[in-house]
Amino acid sequence: MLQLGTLGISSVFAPRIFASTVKGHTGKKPLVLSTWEVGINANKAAWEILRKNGRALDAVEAGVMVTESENTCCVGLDAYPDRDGYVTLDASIMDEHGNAGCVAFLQRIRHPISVARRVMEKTPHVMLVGSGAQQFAVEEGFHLEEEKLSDSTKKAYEKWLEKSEYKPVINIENSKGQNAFAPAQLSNGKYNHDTIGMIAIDAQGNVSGSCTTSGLAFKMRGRVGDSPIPGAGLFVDNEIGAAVATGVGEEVIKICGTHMIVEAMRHGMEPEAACKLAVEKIISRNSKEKIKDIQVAFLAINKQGNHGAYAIQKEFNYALCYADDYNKLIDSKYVLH
Ligand code: SD4
Repeated sequence: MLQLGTLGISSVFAPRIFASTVKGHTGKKPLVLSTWEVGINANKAAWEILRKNGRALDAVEAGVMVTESENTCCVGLDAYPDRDGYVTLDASIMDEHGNAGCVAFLQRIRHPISVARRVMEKTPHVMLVGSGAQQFAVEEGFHLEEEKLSDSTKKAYEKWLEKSEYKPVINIENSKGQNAFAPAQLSNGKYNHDTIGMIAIDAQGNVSGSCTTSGLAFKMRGRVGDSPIPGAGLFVDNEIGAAVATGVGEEVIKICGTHMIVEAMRHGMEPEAACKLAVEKIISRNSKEKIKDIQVAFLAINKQGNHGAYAIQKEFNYALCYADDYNKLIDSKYVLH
């Protein structure tokens, strides 16, 4: 039998696994859930597939593709670059069979999520990175875009270069130079979130998930976050449910955050309580001083169609859609008040 300790669940949290009374809300299927404001548009595309009894995998790919090509946020090629001026992208996708496909450190490709799906479906591997991932994408017919920053992004990068301070703090990457938890919408009209994570359950009760990101703005060249790593930024187990993460990827990787959540749900926790568990784990590993500058948030769904979310700090929201007339932004609960 799996020991709770192997999940990183301390004895402090253990009793709640079986005693959780947090209700998982809707219990509806199909259902799609995605991170941040940009999730509203992404959900619409996913819902078009789910409402026709389509496959959750197709829905989570189509959904985040909308965000990858939308110029209104920092996901995809219009995102902020690394500190050497290159936009590098990470993505992962998992299907109802537990298959995973991932790309990391990928440049000049508009839809990393679709390349990740091809890795899953057409290669014997799980992850391709850098020039190898790009070569595979081109061989698969993906267009190699020009290496060029948009005017507003270039401006933000040049401003950053003035000080070149490397601070891997979530949401610091905005044109006003404000730090964490600044207003979500920037003066240039963009949202200062660089990731979208999406999880869905279809009418057949199958679960899939996707996650795509430009990582942290002005990151070190070669830096890869949690988003393309199964069990860190995204995890799906069709017996149990799925979870996805956003925030400082280094913290998520170190606790295998989404895997922890799915395993906690396997042991009876509701999605919200499982997300809170992972958030508390990150908080417990950091000093009071350090945690103030760290944002991480998780979303989860279980096989019954219940969902939940939890964040370290305020300001995290997510989009929930389960009907033609229900696609709403919801403020997540958070631990540090
Ligand atoms: C990363 N988790 O690369 C991503 C960043 C993120 O909103 O979620 N930003 O660490």
